[in-house]
Amino acid sequence: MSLFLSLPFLLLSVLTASCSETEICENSQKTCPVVACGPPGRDGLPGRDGRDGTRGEKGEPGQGIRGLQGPPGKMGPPGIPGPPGLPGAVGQKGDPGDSSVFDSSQADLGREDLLSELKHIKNWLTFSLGRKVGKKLFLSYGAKMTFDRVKALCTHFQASVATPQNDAENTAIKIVAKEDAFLGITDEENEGQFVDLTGRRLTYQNWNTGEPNDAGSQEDCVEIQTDGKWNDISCSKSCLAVCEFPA
Ligand code: MFB
Ligand code: CA
Ligand code: CA
Repeated sequence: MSLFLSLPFLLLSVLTASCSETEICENSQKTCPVVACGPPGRDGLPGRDGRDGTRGEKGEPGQGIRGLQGPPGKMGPPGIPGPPGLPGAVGQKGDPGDSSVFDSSQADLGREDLLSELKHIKNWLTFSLGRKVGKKLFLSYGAKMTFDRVKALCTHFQASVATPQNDAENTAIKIVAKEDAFLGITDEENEGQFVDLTGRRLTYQNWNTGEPNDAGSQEDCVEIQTDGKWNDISCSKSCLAVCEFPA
């Protein structure tokens, strides 16, 4: 127990001693020339690491070489659908259909509708502008011109110059023309031998009295007059154009 009690005194004495040693040394140097202090002692061992300091400010980017590229990241979520693409190129022609399953009744209905519509149109035309006799529809162009132009006009409309084969057709042409009109008959090839424009001899004629007379030796075309009678005239005269269409 006495050692314990004397510990503080011991410590105090050591401390006093350490200080007093220094004081003694300093004093001795002053008062004791023979006492010389040795060189400073060797550094002591490093002390224990201190605690970490406060975090420093961020440094400037390093000048060293960039690090190698890291591995690709993981797949991101699917993107939103893009706009529709451009139309593709026209595909190859398909194989022919199996006509054995074709519903011909549908085609027949369509055809019947068309024919019915066509018949209506023909009726309207006949009623307002023309006259129909058998399988012929006679229509007047309503303008006067030379015989060559009459032929070209009827041909353009896939028709023929009106050429009556009987009284009924002759009357229809007269009604449609209302004025003198060319017929599709001439004796250009052989004087006095009148034929139609296909070259066939006439099976029907309705000449006026004293006609044909080839007046002035230059009458090779034929006109139907307002009374329905025929007269041979010059082909360069201007008369109405009447064409006949298959009805
Ligand atoms: C004649 C006729 C002739 C001319 C002339 C004016 O008949 O044959 O073709 O039309 O009249 C009289
Ligand atoms: Ca003649
Ligand atoms: Ca004549």
